[in-house]
Amino acid sequence: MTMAYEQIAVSREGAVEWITLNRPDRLNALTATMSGEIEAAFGAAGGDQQVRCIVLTGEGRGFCAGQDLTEFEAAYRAGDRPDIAEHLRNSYHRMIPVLVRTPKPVIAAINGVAAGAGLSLALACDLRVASEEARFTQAFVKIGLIPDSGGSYLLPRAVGYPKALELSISGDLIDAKTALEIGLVSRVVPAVSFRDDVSALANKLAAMPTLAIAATKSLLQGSLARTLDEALEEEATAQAAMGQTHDHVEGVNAFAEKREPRFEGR
Ligand code: T3D
Repeated sequence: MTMAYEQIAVSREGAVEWITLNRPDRLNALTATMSGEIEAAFGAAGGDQQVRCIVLTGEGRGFCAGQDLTEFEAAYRAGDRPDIAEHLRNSYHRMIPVLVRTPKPVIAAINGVAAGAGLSLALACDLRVASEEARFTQAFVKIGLIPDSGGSYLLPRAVGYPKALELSISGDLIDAKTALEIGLVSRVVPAVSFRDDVSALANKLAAMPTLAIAATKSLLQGSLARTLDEALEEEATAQAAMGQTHDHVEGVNAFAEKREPRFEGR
């Protein structure tokens, strides 16, 4: 069944699901509607056997400018002080974990600026590929806020504490080259070939053993909270499950027969 969305667009290319934030005139700033739609689209793609890689990108010249500040503005002008914690729990706290835990490889295809919760959204993905036109800012501090939407948790894990703190307390806008140097993104590609380059990577990941990728994500995400002994035991449990998959048998057979494996994600 095809879901109808207002503020995102979803399309399928082979085994790759493209989820595109679609408010280009606001640089794809996040509203409650958009957060709910992202959560729903990732939930659907994560549970769909036919989807073996997900790409998250933005329409127009922005990736995502974070929280739509006009939502604050309207309330503040009316003299209200909305409960931000309540808003966070009802939107980002539902959306971000779905991205992080989706059992498919997820690429953030960062076509333009990623700010505030928009940067958190990129950080919640597994791989970050930036167009040379992308820019990044932990914009929260510029409006007197702290990094939310997982930004205080995900950014230090991506770039280490010192850089994460520097970016978070300065709000500096950095370019794609700098983002690559500090490990915030894993590759930068030319704007002209951006879509093709992302597509090639997504198709490559979609042809991999999808169940092994899901288990690898889960192991690595939990690794910082485990002892070595616990990690070894988790590996044994996961490997036992992988040993039962079609893709494991196919990989071993392909090696013996000196041919490329044909993984099916099962
Ligand atoms: O309750 C809660 O949810 C709290 C949680 C907060 C989470 C957060 O994400 S806090 C951080 C929110 N985001 C920001 O503070 C970023 C604000 N935007 C900017 O700083 C700049 O727009 C950018 C650095 C992202 C890009 O700059 P630039 O020069 O490329 O574009 P621009 O001209 O500023 O923006 C283009 C349009 O998008 C413009 O509209 P206009 O003038 O053409 O009608 C601008 O107002 C609009 N826009 C950009 N960001 C937002 C936005 N509209 C609403 N909300 C935005 N966040």
